[in-house]
Amino acid sequence: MRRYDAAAIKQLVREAAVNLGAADVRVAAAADTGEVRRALHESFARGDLATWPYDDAYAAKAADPSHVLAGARSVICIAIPYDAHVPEANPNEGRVSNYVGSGDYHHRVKNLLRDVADRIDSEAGEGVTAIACDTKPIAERAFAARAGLGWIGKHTNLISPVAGSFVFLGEIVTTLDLPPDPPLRKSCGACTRCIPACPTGALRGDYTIDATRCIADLTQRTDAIPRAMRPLIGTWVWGCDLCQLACPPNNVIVSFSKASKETSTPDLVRLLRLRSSEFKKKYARTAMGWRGGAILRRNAAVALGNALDRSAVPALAESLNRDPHALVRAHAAWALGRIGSPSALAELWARGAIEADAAVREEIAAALEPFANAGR
Ligand code: B12
Repeated sequence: MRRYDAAAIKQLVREAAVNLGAADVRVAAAADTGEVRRALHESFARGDLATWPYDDAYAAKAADPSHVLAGARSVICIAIPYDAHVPEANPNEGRVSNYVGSGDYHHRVKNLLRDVADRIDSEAGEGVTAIACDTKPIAERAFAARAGLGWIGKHTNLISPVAGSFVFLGEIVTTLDLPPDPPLRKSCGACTRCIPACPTGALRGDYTIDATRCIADLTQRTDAIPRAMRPLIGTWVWGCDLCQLACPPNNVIVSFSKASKETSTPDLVRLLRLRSSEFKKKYARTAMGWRGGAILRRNAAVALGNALDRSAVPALAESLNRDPHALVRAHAAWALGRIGSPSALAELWARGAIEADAAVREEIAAALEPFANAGR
């Protein structure tokens, strides 16, 4: 490490990041004070993140940036805004969270972080930085809050006073001692708008979330979506923005999205029929592609069930009979039962007689149960 002027580096970082599209840049000390570890531990102990492979060993890592870079002294926290709007989706179209429309944000944010980190390395010496966004074990919101980049809202997202909460967080962890910025000491006060805006009741109102109920989690888990939660998802097929859209600092208006139709308001029947070549072309490189095409087809089935659109019955029946993934067939069965029209029930009865997968058979039986007394 060369001698360096900490204040000058901080200034350089700020200018470079803002030039590359960041909304704000602030610095936190990298020290593990224990408070972050405790907050993570409490959340995991409540089961809030039960669908994630998180435990106390993860909490210890995420609270201590030296796991990202040995000898870490400072965390440069950066807020990168993304296009936020309220899409006008028709009933036969799915809803996709705003962040997907910004392309693969991991690449976008990482490129910005890498460019800025390279500037620091060239001023102060090679290897004094490491970058992180989303995928490394670091409690990004907690460090951003400590740096005063914003405050954590009751929806648990970091709210930047300059850009709202529709921001990605990225960090440059560095061995340099940069002067830390103070936390904002701000809160949501008496505002509770996000709480009733969440259709699944995931937000408790005390700045914590039961993430297992969050639509963002439900639409990206890899197993069956719990049956009781399915009707609450509405037509969201990837992520959800409802808590943030209700948040006054975001002040979002209805607008046209710059995102493609496939990544903002996809046609649900088309998504249900998504084949591997189309998935590769349209979704594989987007933020809604990382779980694969079958998960999107499963989510489309649930959304069609919630849209209660009888014209979707032939497509759902096709999915029930032909989708190679039992998970998708099972959710198509649920959707047909939810629509509950005579043709939907006939499809369920017919498939129930020949379906080989036990889990799908069970879904078919559960879908038909409310109609047990209906004549065939
Ligand atoms: C797992 C995960 C999820 C899970 C769980 C979310 C959750 N609330 O925990 C699910 C799939 C539900 C999810 C959803 C979303 N996610 Co997510 N997710 C993550 C991930 C990978 C880990 C989060 C985690 O550890 N959660 C456990 C909880 C307990 O920790 P935490 O949320 O960090 O909370 C800490 C702070 O609140 C802190 N704290 C609270 N107040 C204060 C005050 C001070 C001063 C301090 C020091 C600390 C502090 O205590 C907690 C423990 O450290 C992070 C990336 C990362 N590595 O951090 C992205 C991340 C949090 N997600 C992000 C995004 C964009 C989303 C969605 C908006 C996407 C969408 N539209 O569908 C939704 C938002 C849903 C919501 N209301 O939270 C962004 C958040 C940006 C922001 N403005 O806050 C992140 C940071 C990714 C990124 N790099 O941009 N996500």
